[in-house]
Amino acid sequence: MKRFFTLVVAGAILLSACGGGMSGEGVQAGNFWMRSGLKDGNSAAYMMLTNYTDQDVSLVGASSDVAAAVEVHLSSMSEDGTMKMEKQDAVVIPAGKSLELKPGSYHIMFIGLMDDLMVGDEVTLTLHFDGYDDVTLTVPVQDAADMGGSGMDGHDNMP
Ligand SMILES: [Cu+2]
Repeated sequence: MKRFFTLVVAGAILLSACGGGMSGEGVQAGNFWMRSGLKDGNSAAYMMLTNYTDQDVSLVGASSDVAAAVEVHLSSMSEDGTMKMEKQDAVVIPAGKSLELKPGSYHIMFIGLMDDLMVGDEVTLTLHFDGYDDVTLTVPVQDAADMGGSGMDGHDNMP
């Protein structure tokens, strides 16, 4: 687990270095990571989003050039006991609160990877918010098993 903590610290330093000079404004991301994946396959990124404003802010999309499409998804258990996921047009982060994107719940979905994504790679990901500046992250690719991801939240079954 040592590697995990090292990467989290690196992410925090990166954020403070490029947070626009003012921490405590807008929405900030922490603890971000994404799954490895194969060319033409899919992947997903997870993170903690914190809304430092006094208004609700909506995450309305994301973009990255490592996949043909990048979408905000929500995984959930359907009545028949299988995981499904649905594209979200807007996910509200309540004023002053945090929203966790995690396996089995909200995530940033990468559909149609341009190339293999291996553990140790880094991916540039831009998050779009309604009425607030974009947030661009350098997301480390990690082993989902190390990160508590079960692999059972629907990503391995997506066409
Ligand atoms: Cu998904």
